[in-house]
Amino acid sequence: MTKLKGGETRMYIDPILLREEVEKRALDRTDQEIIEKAISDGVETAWERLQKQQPQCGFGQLGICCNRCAMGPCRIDPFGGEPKRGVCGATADIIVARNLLDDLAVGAAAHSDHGREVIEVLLETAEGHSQGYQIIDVEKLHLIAKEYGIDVEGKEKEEIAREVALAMLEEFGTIKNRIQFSERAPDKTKDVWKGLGIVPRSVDREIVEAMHRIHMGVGADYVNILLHALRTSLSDGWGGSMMATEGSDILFGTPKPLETWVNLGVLSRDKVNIVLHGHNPILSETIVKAAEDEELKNLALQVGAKGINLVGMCCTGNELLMRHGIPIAGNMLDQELAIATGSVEVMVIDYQCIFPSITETAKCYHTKVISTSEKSKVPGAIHKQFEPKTALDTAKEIVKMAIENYPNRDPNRVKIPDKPMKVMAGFSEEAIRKALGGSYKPLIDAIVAGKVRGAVGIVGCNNPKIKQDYGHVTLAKELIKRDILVVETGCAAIASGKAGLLVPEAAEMAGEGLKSVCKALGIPPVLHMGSCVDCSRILVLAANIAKELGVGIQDLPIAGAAPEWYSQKAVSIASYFVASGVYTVLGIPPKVFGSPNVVALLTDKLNDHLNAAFAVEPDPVKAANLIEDVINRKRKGLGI
Ligand code: BF8
Repeated sequence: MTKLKGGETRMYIDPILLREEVEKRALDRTDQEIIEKAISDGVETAWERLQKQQPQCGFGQLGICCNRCAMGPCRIDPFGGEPKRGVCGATADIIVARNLLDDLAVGAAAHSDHGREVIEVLLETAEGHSQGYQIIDVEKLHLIAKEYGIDVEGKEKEEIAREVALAMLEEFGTIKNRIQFSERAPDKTKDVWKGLGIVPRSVDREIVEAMHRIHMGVGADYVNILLHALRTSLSDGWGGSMMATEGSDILFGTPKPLETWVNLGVLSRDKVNIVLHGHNPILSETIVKAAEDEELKNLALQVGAKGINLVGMCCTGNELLMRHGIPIAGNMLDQELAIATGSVEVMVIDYQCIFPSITETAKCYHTKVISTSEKSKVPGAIHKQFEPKTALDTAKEIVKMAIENYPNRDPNRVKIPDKPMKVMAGFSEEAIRKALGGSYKPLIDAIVAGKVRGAVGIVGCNNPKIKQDYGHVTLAKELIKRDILVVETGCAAIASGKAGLLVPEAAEMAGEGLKSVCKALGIPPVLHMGSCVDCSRILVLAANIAKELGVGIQDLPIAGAAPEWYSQKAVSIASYFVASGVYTVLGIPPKVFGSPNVVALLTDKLNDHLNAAFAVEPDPVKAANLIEDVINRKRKGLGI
């Protein structure tokens, strides 16, 4: 240990071993640089915590431990010996299926509750009760009103927004047994849902019913449990998540292509750094406005800073990046690293994907963590409750706290990587259609001609079990090489940004066909479509192409992948992809391998009904092979 100024100690570690460790953890150079700093500073991160958990519980990994009731916890012998049943009599099939439905419902709930909050702000804005919000995308508001059968003639936008918001809020617990946005799916896909009995009936209902079904003594048929899992996921993708996306577009604008920067190098050496982390853009949108306040800008100068620097993190970051070009510091595993740069005055958190230990990381530096949602309080954080009525005041207060914390930054402990990476983002479904000239015909023609062989949605998280970004970037590079267009959301998109795949020049890395299409349109071969709730944009994209072709989504030469997923939300996304007819490869094994029956259903038998299933393949090159095979099979099915 070395004594540092201020009394801190710095660990001495063999530089060769340190380098090896750092390279094992992350692909990106800037991430590696700060991982090295974090290790040297003695800051514990997710990688250390994962090491401390080794060996992880084998029963848990296989999904065959059950802690659902007080007769347990129970576990099943994975080798076919005793015990074969839990105390209640549940087999491995039931335990695995119930655990999976539990995870999925948690994920669907997280997305959908986020959606509900966005729509509540839309309602309060329409009624004039919010502060700092407006209805920005009136065109989209009118289109959605039409979908809901709301008459727009002669009405003010606020009146229409009010009716739209109420119609959407009603769908969380509707008794009409139908979610309006699910009507966006092509008829041939909806027919499959009807055949399987998995048409989503309402957002809350499917999640509550999931909780009921996994109670001891309810669902004992694993097939039936998993069918409900698919229905619950559809209520997320075509319900809660889609409402989050569309509501945010109405309030903050539908994204259009723009350029900005990504990686930890977007933090500033001489400005007040505020990191906006989490998933819901409603408060951070007002922080963007507050940072423009002249008084606050002057205050920043008074404390010796050269200005205020807002940067995003995770999906709140993606939302701000897509609509305003706010630079993004990184994806899920970067949250601790951003703090370890020693340059963050305030990290504002809303909810989801926030490490419960983030305040412990912050204690190692001068960073203040500010929580803003009553649902997501963290010990050690300063809580500033966000309310739509006072949003702008709260946002200004937060920016002021960051400015006042700037003098506490210790320049000797700051390290910020050079050279952020340029990205082109903002590819909403509408923007992609516009880039194609207003219809999907040019893309369809390119697919038919084989210039573009298909498209793949790479989505989902980081997971310290795999080198950060390696799965995302390797898979994306493999696919574009094979003339397969990639669309991305969430942490996957940020990974591609760091790796330089989100710029038009990256077309050089694509196969000849895809390269020519990207060059003609001036777009990257990997398109950033937004945050994780914006996976709903991928569904709409697929639905619109399928409708133009007169087929189902399940017939299209498309696939999905989540190479580094960790969250329950990712379980829900992968499931609504598959339920919508999109073959999906997971890079991290889900906790289902304790039941060969469940594995067979998910990876094989679903194909008979959905023309899609799950696959598990940790090697991204092999995953690309699997995907290419499926795309070729589906091309054949379409006769192209
Ligand atoms: O919702 S990809 S780690 S940040 S869960 Fe979280 Fe996963 Fe990132 Fe966005 Ni999505």
